[in-house]
Amino acid sequence: MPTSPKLLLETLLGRSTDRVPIWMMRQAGRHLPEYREIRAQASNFIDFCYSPSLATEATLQPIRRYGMDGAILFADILLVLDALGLGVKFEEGVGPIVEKIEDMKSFKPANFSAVSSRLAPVMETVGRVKENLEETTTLIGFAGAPWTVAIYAIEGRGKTDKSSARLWGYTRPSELENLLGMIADVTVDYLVSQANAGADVLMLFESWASDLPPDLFQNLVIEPTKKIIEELRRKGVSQPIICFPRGAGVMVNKYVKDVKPDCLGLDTTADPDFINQNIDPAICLQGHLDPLALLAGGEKMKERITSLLYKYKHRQHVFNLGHGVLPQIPIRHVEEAVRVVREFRR
Ligand code: 1CP
Repeated sequence: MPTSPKLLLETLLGRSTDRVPIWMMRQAGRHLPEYREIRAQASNFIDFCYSPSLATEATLQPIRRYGMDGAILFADILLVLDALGLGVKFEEGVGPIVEKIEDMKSFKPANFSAVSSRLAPVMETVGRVKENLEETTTLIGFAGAPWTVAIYAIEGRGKTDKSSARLWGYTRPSELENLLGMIADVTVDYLVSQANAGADVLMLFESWASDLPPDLFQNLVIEPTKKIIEELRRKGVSQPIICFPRGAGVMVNKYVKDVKPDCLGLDTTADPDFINQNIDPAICLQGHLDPLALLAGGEKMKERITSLLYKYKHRQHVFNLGHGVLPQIPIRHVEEAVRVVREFRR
C-alpha cells in the first residue's frame, strides 16, 4: 500500500502503484511559451538560475501545464563550475561557454564556504517550489556527475567531441582525478543542501558517459559517482537517487553494480530486452522514449510509448524520455504522451 501520495516517490521507493509516473528531462525551458516570456526578465541565464522567484516559476510551469508527477528544480549542472569560480556564460544559439582550466596548477578554485554561499539561492528555490507544489508531486533536485561537469571545464564548451577532456585521461590522469574529486566534494555538499531544503529525490546527470574505453569509464564515470553516493548516504541523505549515465552502452551493467543507484535513467539507445535480462529487477528504471519520437508525434509515438510501458510492466518504471525535450517539440505532443502513460494500467 502506498504510504505517501507522491506516485513518483513511491515508485522509486519500490512500492507498488496502479499507474506509471511520468516526468520529462528538460520539461521546463524553451518549448514552453510561458518560459520564453519569463526568460526575457533576466539578462543572462546564470542570473535566471540564481533568481529564486524566476527559477521557482520555471520549475512550476510544466507542472501547471501538464500535471507531471515530478518537478525538476530549475537550475543547471554548470552552476557548480560557476560557484568554483570559473566564468560560465550561455550564448544564444551556441550554448554554454566556460572559462577553461588549462592545468590543475594554475586553477585556483573558490573555497568551500564561498561555493556554498554562491549556490545558496538554489536552496531558496527548492524551499519555495516545495511550498507551492501539490502533495502529489515529487520534487527532484539534481547535479551533474563529475566527469560530465569536468568536460565543460576542460573543453570550455559542450558541443565538442570531448577529446581534450578524454586526452587528460591519458596525459594527466592524476590531475584529472584531482579535478573529479574536487567536483565530487562540492557536489556532495550541494546535494545534501538540496535534500535538506526539501528535495524528495536526487538525480545525477552523466550526460557524456559515452566514448570511453572500459578502464577510463571505470575511473572517470563509475568511481567518482560511487564516491558521491557513498558520501551522501554516510551524511544521512535517505532520498532515492536516480543516475543517468547517458551513452554507457554495455558498461551500464558494471555501472549499476558499483554505483548502486536506486533508479537507472536509460537513454534513447537502451534495448529493453537487454536491460531486463541484465539489470537487477530490484532497480527501478527511468526512460526512455526518443525525444525525436515525441517530436514526430501521432500513432508511431503512441506505439513506442505503449511498447516501453509493456516491456517494463513487471518492474518499477518511471516514464521519461531518453534525453531532454527539444525546443521545437509541440505542446500537444507532450500532452498526448502524458495521456497515454496516464491511461496505462499495470
Ligand atoms: O533559456 C535557455 O535557452 C537556456 C537553455 C537551458 C535550460 C532550460 C540550459 C542551458 N539549461 C537549462 C535548464 C536545465 N539544465 C535543467 C532544468 C530544467 C529541466 O530539466 O526541465 C536541467 C536538469 C539541466 C541539466 C543540464 N545542463 C545537463 C544535463 C542534462 C542533459 O541535457 O544532458 C547538461 C548537459 C547541461 C548543460 C547545458 N545547459 C544549457 C544547455 C543548452 C546545455 C547543453 C549544451 C550542450 O550540448 O553541451
